[in-house]
Amino acid sequence: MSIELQKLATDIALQAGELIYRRRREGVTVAATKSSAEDVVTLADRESEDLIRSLIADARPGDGFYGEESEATRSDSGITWVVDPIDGTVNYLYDIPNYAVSIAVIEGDPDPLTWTALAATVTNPAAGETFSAARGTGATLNGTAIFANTDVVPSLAMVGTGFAYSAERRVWQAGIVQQLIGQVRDIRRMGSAELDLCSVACGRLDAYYERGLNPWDHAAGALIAEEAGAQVGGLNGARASRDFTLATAGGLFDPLHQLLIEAGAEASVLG
Ligand code: LIP
Repeated sequence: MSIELQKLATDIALQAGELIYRRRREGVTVAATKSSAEDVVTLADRESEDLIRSLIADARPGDGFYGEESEATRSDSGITWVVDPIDGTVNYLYDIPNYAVSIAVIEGDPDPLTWTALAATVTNPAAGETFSAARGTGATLNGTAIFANTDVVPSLAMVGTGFAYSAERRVWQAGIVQQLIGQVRDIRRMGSAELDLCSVACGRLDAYYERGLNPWDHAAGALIAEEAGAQVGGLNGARASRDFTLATAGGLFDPLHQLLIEAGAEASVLG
């Protein structure tokens, strides 16, 4: 079943990718702001989610839906679709070609601490790149198998991270980067958690970490990274979640986890 779900997720993601790319060329309209003035939602975010939702409802009416821009629907089938209609919305607004439609299919409650991810697709229409995976079958980029890096030491690790829509949280996150940046090869901030996780999956990054992600910001990319051989989790043995998401090349997870702990990543200043 995971492979059928992967095919459907990919087909739907590509249709939504075409829509958002077309809207990007036509001009982007900000529809509203959410948690802060920096946290915008565009008309294209909403259009993309409406399209994805209706295509899923047509194909699998009993499944649940858990998306960034609309009310969740409980599942009757045990399967739920976790959707970010445009991950990297601020990049999208600025026409920075690093944004994606992200679709994950999970079993269980839409909670990263308990769900089982079955299939996932992340498509970046501006780059013509589609990352995908089904549980137990590996990960691909445009149909070709991809693999995370291995045997990377922290001092030579290319590390991706991100910053929140809250100024207080960004200042705290910058403090962690300040502690870390002298102990790794370099830091990249590319503006889309899902594409950052896919970058770990294909070896463009050796690691990615962020605190404060919503489930739809990491659901698909986490499965794609794991299926490509990366290690994905949270702090202190926890699963990846809003509290913390860390994905690394093989062998790098524990040493980088230690550096993050020493840098203060556990701090509960943000509650
Ligand atoms: C974004 C993430 C990014 C994070 C931003 C935001 P959005 O998701 O992809 O990693 O740093 O704060 O959460 O809002 O574009 O779906």
